[in-house]
Amino acid sequence: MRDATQHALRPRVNEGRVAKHRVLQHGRLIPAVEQRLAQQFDVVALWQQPDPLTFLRTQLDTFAAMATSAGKGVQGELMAAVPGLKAIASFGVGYDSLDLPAARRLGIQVSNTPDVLNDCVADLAWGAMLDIARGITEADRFLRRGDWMRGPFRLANRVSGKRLGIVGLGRIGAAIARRGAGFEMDIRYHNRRPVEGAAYEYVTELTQLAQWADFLVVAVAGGPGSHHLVSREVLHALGPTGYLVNVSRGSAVDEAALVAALRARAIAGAALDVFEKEPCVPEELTGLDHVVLLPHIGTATHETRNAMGDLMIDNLHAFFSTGRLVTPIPEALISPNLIDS
Ligand code: 8YV
Repeated sequence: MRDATQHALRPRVNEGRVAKHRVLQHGRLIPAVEQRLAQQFDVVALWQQPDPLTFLRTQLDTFAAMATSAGKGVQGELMAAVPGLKAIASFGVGYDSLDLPAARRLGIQVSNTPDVLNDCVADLAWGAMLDIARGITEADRFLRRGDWMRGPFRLANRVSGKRLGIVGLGRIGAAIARRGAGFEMDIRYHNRRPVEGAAYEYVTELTQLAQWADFLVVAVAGGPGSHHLVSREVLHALGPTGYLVNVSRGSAVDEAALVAALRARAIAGAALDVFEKEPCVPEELTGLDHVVLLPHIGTATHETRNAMGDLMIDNLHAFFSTGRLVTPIPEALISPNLIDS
């Protein structure tokens, strides 16, 4: 780790007054968080620089800390280019866009914003699941088109009492499972390893879980460990009466295989909040009625985004006052073989 006690961490004194600590902001954040960040730190907006690397080369002063988001991430090349960088505070729980091995090599601590977003992501997973099974947004389109005048909406499928398969029983997966109990669902899960004390049955093979489940809900961490975890085989195991829900990362699902499975009716439907190349969504999907497509809104509530912003800012304050982050991404997670988040 780069030495956290160097001069960059000491309050900066400017004409006798204690000045704010400098924070380099990489990428935009929500306006309320940008505002708080700017009130509490001396923020330099890297996103305003047409050529960030050249800009950084011209800096005479150091930036001990950087603020970014899970959406924007930070590449290793950029980490190495920031003079004096010792900490990165990221807005979001996902760390697949952050080059953690590079951060470790460079001695840079990295934090994310876990837990504060579990409930909203789980709520969204639940909304998406109810929507795809009951045809809620499809029924809304039906009504707006005036089709109700010609007859009733098609029959849909029940959710309560069905079989729920959770892929990744991390903090978000567990919050989804807890909601499932309220719907009297039979719940099983797949994870890289059984979760100690979990109240649900562990299934070693994902295809087995898919074969069993009526709803397969993906809540894994992104990155190489979960890339295309939901493969053609898994989709075919889910079968023509099974629904896929993905609220984690688009990369966890083989999107081309999913499009093919949906078109062939090899699965009943899919509700997706995430895609492989956001914000681009395969055109084939937008033409289908048995999909629910959402623009990555799992955490997008005032309450959760503000809580994420507060936690990111708390991490920056803790770093400047103690040299340590509050919610550092655990070392154990800097491994390519992870599927829970
Ligand atoms: C946000 C997310 O979309 O937390 C995550 O990992 O994907 C979402 O909360 C993201 O943080 C915004 O950049």
